[in-house]
Amino acid sequence: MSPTDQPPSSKTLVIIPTFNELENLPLIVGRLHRAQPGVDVLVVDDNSPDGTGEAADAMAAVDPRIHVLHRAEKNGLGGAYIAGFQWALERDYAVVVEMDADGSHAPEQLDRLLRAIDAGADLVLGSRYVSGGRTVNWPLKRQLISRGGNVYSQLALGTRIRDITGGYRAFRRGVLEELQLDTVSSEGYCFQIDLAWRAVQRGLSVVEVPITFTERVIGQSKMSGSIVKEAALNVPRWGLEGRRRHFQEYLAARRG
Ligand SMILES: Nc1nc2c(ncn2[C@@H]2O[C@H](COP(=O)(O)OP(=O)(O)OP(=O)(O)O)[C@@H](O)[C@H]2O)c(=O)[nH]1
Ligand SMILES: [Mg+2]
Repeated sequence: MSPTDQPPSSKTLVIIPTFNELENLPLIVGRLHRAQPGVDVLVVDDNSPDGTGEAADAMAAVDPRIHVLHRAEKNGLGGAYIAGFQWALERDYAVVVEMDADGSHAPEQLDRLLRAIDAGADLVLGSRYVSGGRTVNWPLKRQLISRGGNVYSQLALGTRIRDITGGYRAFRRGVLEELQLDTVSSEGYCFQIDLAWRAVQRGLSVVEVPITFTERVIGQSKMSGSIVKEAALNVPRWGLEGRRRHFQEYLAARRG
């Protein structure tokens, strides 16, 4: 990079998916712009009955950094992010960030993710489970599901990633272009695992940085048992496919 070049983080879009986050949305966007005045925001709202979509429109009307994508009905976190990624790729963003609306992902720590991107990472995972990362006020049950899901994924996929289910992430544009987003159909935890695993499989540089994940204070969780089940069923299948592919590459190399 020559001294006159801007780092990729100078063109960042933060995608915030929302379903019934009326109270949280202004708080999170306010915190984000205090911490990172230069980033754009895309709110992807699934026709929230509580009026979050209209509130987002009102915010966008007075702040050119804020954009809103309205979807007709609640269609899951994964689908909302894919729609947001496609919106970003139609525009000139170099970095795309995933952030929850509920305050669990501290905007004040976004600089850690962006610094890692500027240092060369393709995909940066905000991680609760590397040194320096932690969770605050999370009920034991949620901690166990999250820890268990990560150990399960490490074993099933044979990956060393410590927090592959987390949802605070930064992607270089090229990663999103490469991951064949039109073939992603997973949701929730599984969606996060799916994207990170696709990046690992393609040999991209996936880096974890520590974050403090704080339990939501306002509003309701959309977390459900079916999300856990989806991951439990899909992840071992991806692990087997990955190992089969490695084995075939190994055989081909020995033959060749
Ligand atoms: N557009 C859209 N956003 C969603 C949907 N489901 C969840 N979200 C948003 O995605 C983010 C994460 O959802 P949460 O309900 O916080 O899920 P979670 O973090 O697993 O659950 P908690 O730990 O209890 O907060 C929040 O900003 C939600 O409003 C959906 O179907 N569509
Ligand atoms: Mg949450």
